[in-house]
Amino acid sequence: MAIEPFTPSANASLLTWVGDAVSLCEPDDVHWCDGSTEEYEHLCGLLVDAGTFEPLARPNSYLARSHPGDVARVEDRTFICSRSPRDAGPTNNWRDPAEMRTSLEERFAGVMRGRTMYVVPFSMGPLGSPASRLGVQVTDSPYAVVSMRWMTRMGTPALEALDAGADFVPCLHSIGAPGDTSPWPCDEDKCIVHFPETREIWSYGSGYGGNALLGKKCLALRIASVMARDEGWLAEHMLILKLTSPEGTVKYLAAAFPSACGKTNLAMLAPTLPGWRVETIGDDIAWMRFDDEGRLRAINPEAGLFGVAPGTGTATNPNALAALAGNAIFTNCARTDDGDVWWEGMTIEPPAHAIDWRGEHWTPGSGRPAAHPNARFTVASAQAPTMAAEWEDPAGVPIDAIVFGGRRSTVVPLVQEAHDWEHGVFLGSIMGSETTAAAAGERGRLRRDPFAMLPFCGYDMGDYFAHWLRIGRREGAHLPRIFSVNWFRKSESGWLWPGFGDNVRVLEWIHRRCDGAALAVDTPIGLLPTSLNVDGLSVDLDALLRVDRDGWLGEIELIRDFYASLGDTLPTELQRQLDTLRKGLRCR
Ligand code: SAT
Ligand code: MN
Repeated sequence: MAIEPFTPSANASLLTWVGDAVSLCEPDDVHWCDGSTEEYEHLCGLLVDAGTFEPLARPNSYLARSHPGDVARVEDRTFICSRSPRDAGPTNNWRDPAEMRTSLEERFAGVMRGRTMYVVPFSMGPLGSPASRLGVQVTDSPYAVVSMRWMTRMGTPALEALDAGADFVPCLHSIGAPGDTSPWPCDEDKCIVHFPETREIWSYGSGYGGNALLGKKCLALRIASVMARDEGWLAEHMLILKLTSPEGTVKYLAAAFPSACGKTNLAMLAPTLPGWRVETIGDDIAWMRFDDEGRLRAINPEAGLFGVAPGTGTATNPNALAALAGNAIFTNCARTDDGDVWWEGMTIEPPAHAIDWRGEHWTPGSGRPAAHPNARFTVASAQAPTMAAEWEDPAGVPIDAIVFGGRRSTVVPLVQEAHDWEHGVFLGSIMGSETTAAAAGERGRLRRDPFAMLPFCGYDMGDYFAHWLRIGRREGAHLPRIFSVNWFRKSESGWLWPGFGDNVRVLEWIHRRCDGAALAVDTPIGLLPTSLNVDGLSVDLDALLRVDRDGWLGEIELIRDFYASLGDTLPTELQRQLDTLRKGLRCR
């Protein structure tokens, strides 16, 4: 058989872009990824040799310990470089695109000397779906390559689509720190940069998840949100689940929660109510567009799970544990003496001894967590036992309900339905959450996180709200109903709601509302359940479902300040919703 000369791609603009990246970064070698098992195993072998990966006692699985300063997204080093600062808006860090490009070129110059450059073609969304988008990541991080293999559809099929001339989002990534050969090289000077007009991503200095797996937050949210605004669809930080009632009626829900508020757990929920079934379409990102019948259809652009490990246990998410039985990458978890991983909440009894995420000896009661609070697992979605048969349907699934949630110990009720679409957009815009470990910074502080998109919206937040309002005005649309939920209410003695599998009781009400079956009472804050199935639970439903009038009046002041901080692009409809809420609460 004749050996063909190696031509990496027939896509001229791809070849030019990669050629430019090679001239800039000066790698020793260039490898075009095909996504094969052999390639994956070879790269894992390199990572083991470099000390980045330790093989685990579960099949084909590895533990990585990151540099202790590279454990989460870096929001203060994330930039939106639109031509005008107005288009990035007050919630994003804006930089002038030309100036940023110059400073990036300085950082990337020669950065890959002594390293291999990997060219990673990938598809966000099922290959060939009109809703999908292609990207190509160039990186010097084999950890990013093997992670991208689980998180996206990566390799030859994506390259073939590019050969046919498809557009792609160029994603240039380097861990920085030229010459550093430690197990987890990274640079103190990190920057995660988006050029929304030219649809480009440049990421420097970090090997961690959302900073380095550029198909995820950078492409599928920040850049895709801009594409969606321009093309009339929605790119959202939402899980997608399929909920089947005991009678066999199916509803599809898309739900937005800030990072580390239990999206993965909800998407894989093991219901405590007999006859109910939850299946997973996606756990983090939803791309939604109208079909010919005017229904919003959602695809999951990702192919893998990048979940928070701590708190994932037999009681909270047995399905995630089942997904992790093999072929998994664990980052910043602890290692047990029998060569497996452990994290807080995985088992009730901690191991008697472990090596913690920093590589130090650990025993229970040492006062330090064994796993970093933002330790993560990376695994193909297909391994989760809860994936719905249609999770990769190129046409997507029709969304019946949109749910907004956050981590709020006070004020916000367990569940409510919006009066209408505009009120639903209002509920999305006022979302707030007590902060978690998913982003660097202080924890437990209330932060407004509209639509859970604060760190992920690639353009002005007021314009984003206006886009949502526009979607609701589309002629002939059969819009989903909109709900808000809050599993995290507390009293002095602890949690008011058991959460996890019992959240199906709230999903049941949402399901029945979609059929017009469940009853609700109209209040100024929204439509609240008249009853909820709490058989077998001892919970204070009155506390969970009451309108906390004083709490809301205080909340209104906070929302007013937040709205003021968004500037004059805030749609007047939302200001009006806030006034209506205030009047409604005052005259009760
Ligand atoms: O690191 S990621 O941004 O992918 C995880 C998250 O913060 O949701
Ligand atoms: Mn997320």
